[in-house]
Amino acid sequence: MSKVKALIFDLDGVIVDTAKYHYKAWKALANSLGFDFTEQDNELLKGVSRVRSLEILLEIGGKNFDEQKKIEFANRKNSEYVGYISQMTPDEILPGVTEMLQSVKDAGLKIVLGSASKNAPLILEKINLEHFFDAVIDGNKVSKAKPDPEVFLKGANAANVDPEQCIVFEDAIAGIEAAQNAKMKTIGVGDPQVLRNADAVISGFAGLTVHELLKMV
Ligand code: B16
Ligand code: MG
Repeated sequence: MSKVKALIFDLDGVIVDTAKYHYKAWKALANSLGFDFTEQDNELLKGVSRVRSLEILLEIGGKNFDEQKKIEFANRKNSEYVGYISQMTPDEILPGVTEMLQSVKDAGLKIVLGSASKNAPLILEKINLEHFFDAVIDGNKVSKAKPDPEVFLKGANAANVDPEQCIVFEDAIAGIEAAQNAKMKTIGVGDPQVLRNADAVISGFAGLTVHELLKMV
């Protein structure tokens, strides 16, 4: 087994919980179009690109619009979402994440962000974690959405390590699949029943050491 040289972190659901802001903004759009959008519906959008998220939302509402309208709706949702994330502070970093990033750095491993979000740079700036990352691959830098491995392969490449030397932390099923398609090791963050295909699953980073994480895969 090759030695682990880089840890790749998803953003939403792993480092911060921005799903609640995505939900508020998508719900407002759905309501303006005359249908409801529940928190359960929102689960379907986790880790999914903005364009695909809109398509799923419109399927739920049984609505169909031309491409121009769809772009307008996606932009409207994003403006509201950016309004929320612009107010984020480091208090919103999930428990144990900052300590874990520091110990990963101290252990001499590379740290990479692998997120579907085009807003990832703004979020990292607001929560003040950018300085930890050796590479940031986000929705602006990829053309294929998870479960395609592109985001993680570009992450490994930017960090100058082989895919087999990476562990990916993901909260979404499509993200675990993307990492496995990239031939990387996977640690799910969340419900072990939902993320059962991951090599290991944790509920969060609090109380864990980097050495414990490395032993899991
Ligand atoms: P944006 P992740 C994903 O982030 C979110 O989980 C998903 O709900 C969102 O639709 C996607 O980013 C795109 O976000 O509209 O900001 O470009 O989990 O891959 O960090
Ligand atoms: Mg996620």
